[in-house]
Amino acid sequence: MAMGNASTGIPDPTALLRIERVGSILTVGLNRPAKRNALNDSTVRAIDECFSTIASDVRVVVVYGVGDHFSAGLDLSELSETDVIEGLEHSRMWHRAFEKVQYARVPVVAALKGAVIGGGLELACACHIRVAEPSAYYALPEGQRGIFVGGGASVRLPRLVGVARMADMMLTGRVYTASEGVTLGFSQYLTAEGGAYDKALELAERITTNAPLTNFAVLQALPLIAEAPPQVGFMMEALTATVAQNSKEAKERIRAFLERKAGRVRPT
Ligand code: 1HE
Repeated sequence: MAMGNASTGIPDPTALLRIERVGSILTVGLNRPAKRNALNDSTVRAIDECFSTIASDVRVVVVYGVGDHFSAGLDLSELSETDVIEGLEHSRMWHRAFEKVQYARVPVVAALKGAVIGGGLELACACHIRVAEPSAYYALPEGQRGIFVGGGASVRLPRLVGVARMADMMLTGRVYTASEGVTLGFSQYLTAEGGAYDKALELAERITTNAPLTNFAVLQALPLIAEAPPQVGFMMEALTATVAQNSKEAKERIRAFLERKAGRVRPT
């Protein structure tokens, strides 16, 4: 499977993913700029493998698009003659890969620019934080193409922007801009032009300073608690909080605050 070589630090220009290390951050670039980072099967499998084999010293992953676009979505050239079973297997293959992203051992930050379309938006939705620059735009042209989302958008996107907005995008081909997107929940951050990657790295650096147990709970427990019936959620929250606050690291961090050795919370 074609991937960059994180161990040598020398990116392979022919790799489907450009995988590099910046300290404890793993950066993963979608690397088919000539095809606007359209996601073919091999790229989706490479994403699955990459997120299945994150080294133990990696603390955060940043996903971005090489070139001017994040991703133009499903590679339509591979969709021509599939039958029903192949279609189901194809969609489930995407689901497996993007679940590896959503339930990765570490937080995943997406840096968005240009086209964030179809399957590209589905990949972005599987990440935990989305940072957009003004060129980013969001669309689901599945209606025009005569297909349906198959990479998890029906599950993840309504939780970010609502069912009505997603239905509108699919029925009318509506395109949302980056500035609309940050207001509506497509992204959590909007930077200056060309700033998404650096901002994603800056956020990733900040995330690396958290207690790993808190990061783990945010990734693995929070989404389940948020979807649970309230009484179950409250109990799960209590259990998670108790485990976290009884960790050695939490005790050390709280002591450091009380001894005025830790930073204060101020508006930025
Ligand atoms: C592609 C794809 C692709 C580009 N599959 N080859 N996605 C879409 O419907 C979006 C389709 N793409 C576009 O609308 C445009 O390409 C862009 C707006 C993203 C960029 O436009 P532009 O003018 O910069 O580039 P281009 O000339 O359109 O594309 C450059 C090349 O990339 C060209 O190939 P070439 O061999 O002629 O150079 C394009 O054919 C190719 N290319 N996008 C295949 N998507 C799991 S279900 C998910 C369902 C979906 O994702 S549906 C959404 C599909």
